[in-house]
Amino acid sequence: MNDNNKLGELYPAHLEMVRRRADKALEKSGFDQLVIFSGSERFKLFDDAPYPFFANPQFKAWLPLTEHPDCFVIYRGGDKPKLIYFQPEGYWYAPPEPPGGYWAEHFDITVINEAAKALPLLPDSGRVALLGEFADEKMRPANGEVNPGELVNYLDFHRAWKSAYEIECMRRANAIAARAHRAAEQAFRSGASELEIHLAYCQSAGQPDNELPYSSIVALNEHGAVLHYQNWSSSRYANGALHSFLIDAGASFNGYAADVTRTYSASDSGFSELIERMDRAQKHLCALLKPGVSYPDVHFAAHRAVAKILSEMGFVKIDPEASFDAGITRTFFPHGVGHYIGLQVHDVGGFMADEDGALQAKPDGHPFLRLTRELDDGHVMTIEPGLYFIDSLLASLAASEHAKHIDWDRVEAYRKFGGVRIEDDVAVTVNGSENLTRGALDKLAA
Ligand SMILES: [Mn+2]
Repeated sequence: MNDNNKLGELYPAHLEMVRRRADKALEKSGFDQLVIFSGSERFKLFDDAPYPFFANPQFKAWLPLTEHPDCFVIYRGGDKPKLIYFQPEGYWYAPPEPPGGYWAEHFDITVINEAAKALPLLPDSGRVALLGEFADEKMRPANGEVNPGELVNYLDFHRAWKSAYEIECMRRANAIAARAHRAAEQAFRSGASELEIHLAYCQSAGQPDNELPYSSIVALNEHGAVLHYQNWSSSRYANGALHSFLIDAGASFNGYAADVTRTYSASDSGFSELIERMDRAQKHLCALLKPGVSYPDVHFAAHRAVAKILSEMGFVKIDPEASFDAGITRTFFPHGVGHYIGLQVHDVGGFMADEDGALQAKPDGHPFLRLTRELDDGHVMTIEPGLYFIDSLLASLAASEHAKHIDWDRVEAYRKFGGVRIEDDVAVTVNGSENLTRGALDKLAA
């Protein structure tokens, strides 16, 4: 079966799910219709150069149009959805193709050649919920309430459950990322700079920066200790001065994200042992996932795993449970173990307790955990434990009562490596999980 046939087969059930969700959201919140805007282009100040365009995720949930500003989906419960498709004429920019593909037959489509022609086609009476960002006044519908909380809460809460079509899109995003991670590792092994590695990654993915779901983190040596290291340095390290490489980089497919991190050691040093141990711990955490599991428990399991590694490798001189209880692991692992992923790399709804917008609190002392919900079949999330040597956090630990439990010489010897993070995207299934990232990497190896 060719690739598009498979998506075409899965798409109708996906759209059905999106429609049913919209029906309930409308009914619950008392609106008659949904009007979902893809978004407007935005421009640099005092300039005619646009910023990269990123479509409203609520719009992308309906159909795979990611590079299409000034389009609207209009939906009234039970009706076939309508699409207002903006296809400008002109010769300054390449216009979008005419609407087509496996999704097109499921919409009543009106093509317009001027954005302003959309507004008269929108519902001018009844209670209308407008979803999107209406930064450009000229594109703001006259009738409707923008992003009403009750309706948005319902959609955000339920977006945690992905359709088979969405999971297939994320499998493909992971296949692209897996291939590009291979190319990045090769570039690192050949002594490339961060910028060169970044370009090798984009080249292999076939996606320039703006198409990736987030800005890639490409960190050599101690840069790996900066969690969201944002520079792409063009300097190469001399042989012997290059120690380690951490890359956190994803890929997009039809508006869905992959988010993948790998760490490499330049030589067969103690740092490779640390990477291997973290990799084993990460796989163990992935194996915990199944319906009914509370995600904060996975986060705490990650801290216990980090505690064990810190003790076994001699960074911490007390036993793992004591170091976990003392909070020492938070110095070395100062972020959450993962987050939902889908239409957004950090997908919405991670803190929701119910569809009405009640929140599920983060555990005390863990302010950076982005997901506090109970997992279910069809949820997709990252699992990304890390272990880093971060100067500022180590300084606080050195000034604390726990300083005496640390082997500071050993810590010092590892600072040049920055840190380790291993991150996969995992879909929870009826009785376990599917690792979308390792699945893609295994396919490459086969
Ligand atoms: Mn992530």
